[in-house]
Amino acid sequence: MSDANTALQRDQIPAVLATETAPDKLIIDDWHTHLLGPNAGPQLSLHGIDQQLTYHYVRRKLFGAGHIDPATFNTWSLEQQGDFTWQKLFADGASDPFDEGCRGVIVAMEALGLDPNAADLHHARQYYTDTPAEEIQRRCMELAGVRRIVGTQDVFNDRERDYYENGAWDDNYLSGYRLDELVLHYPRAAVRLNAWGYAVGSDPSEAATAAEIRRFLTDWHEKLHGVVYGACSFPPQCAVHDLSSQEGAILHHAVLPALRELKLPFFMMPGPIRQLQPTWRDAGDGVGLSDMFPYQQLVRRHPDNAFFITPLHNANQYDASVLSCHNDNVMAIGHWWFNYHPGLVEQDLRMRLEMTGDRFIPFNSDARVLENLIPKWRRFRQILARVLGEKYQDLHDAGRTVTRAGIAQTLRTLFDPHRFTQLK
Ligand code: HDL
Ligand code: ZN
Repeated sequence: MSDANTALQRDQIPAVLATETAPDKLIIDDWHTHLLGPNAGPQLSLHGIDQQLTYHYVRRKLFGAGHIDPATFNTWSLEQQGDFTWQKLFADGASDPFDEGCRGVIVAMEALGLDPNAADLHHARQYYTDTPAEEIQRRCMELAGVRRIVGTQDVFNDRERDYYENGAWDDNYLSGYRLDELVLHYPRAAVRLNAWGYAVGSDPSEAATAAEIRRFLTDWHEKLHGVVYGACSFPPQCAVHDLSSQEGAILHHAVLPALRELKLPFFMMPGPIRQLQPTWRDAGDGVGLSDMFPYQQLVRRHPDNAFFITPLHNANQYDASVLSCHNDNVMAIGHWWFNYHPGLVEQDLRMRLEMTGDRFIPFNSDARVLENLIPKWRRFRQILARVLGEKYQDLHDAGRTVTRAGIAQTLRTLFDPHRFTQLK
């Protein structure tokens, strides 16, 4: 048996990648999801066959095909929604479920020992009745190879805030401090801040107001559990660099100084267009090509801040990688929503490796339902093994000595989110 530092033959490389990227070997932190542990309660911690079938990646297909009008669907019970979706898109589907949302349901069912070809959901529901939520969570994380899960913490959400202040935290989770309400809806947020005892005015560039917003951010950093970044999504044309804009002023005077002091990166998510179809709820959001100039200016003007960036429009993923080539304080990260499809994930992984080497975090699941972890991470690991296998054979052909130890070290580096010198 050769040791980890033995030079690999070209034809040995694919098998080594397969074992080194497997979920029992490459165990990672999932750096962006919408998950919370089961003790947050069924409204906040989603799992089960009906939650998988009503996940908005699946729901949008139901509405898009005109199987049901969303307003009627929204009045049904979760089980009625699940049964209807199962019949229309799976048991009696007009086509086979190639889309990643529906395929993900099949992959998760099979992985958990359920029949993805069942005529109805009776057996699947019995499994969930018989299996404690904590066991479902443990199985999903084990099958996905996930060690800890970073959620999306919106303290302006009343139900979430109550859990963060009064609930029992699940140590499988870390916190992504989500700031959309503060940054994108400041007038509305300012009313809440004043009600919570933060004396903020209407102008976030005013010194006393900026200080109070920073105090709010710092206070909640203490109350949340294991905050690893501040995060915000932005509509496609958001002028995040423009101090005369409300968003630009809040970021410049409050959010970025607070994150710098807390030694936390800022996770930027340009591109969503919210509520294009309001009755479709979270299935009714869209995506736009983002102007990336504002982000180029923002990272350059804040050299002491660290930034992650993950644009939603896939064309902007190229811009994000270029941005990381001429700034040491920004890394591209993962995929989400409309760009996590395997074809796009593969092209982005190649582009990022070829353009930057390792200046990125390869993947995060953006999961909303615990079982989403299984298909999303399983699919990504297959892509990672294939692409890195080709890249390592290419390096081998160029004369590089390739070893199992070198491959393992590269994978550790790629999934290390703490590489920013600005946070040391
Ligand atoms: O803003 C986000 O973080 C997005 O992920 C939205 O929550 C979206 O609804 C989603 O779940 N996408 O996968
Ligand atoms: Zn998300």
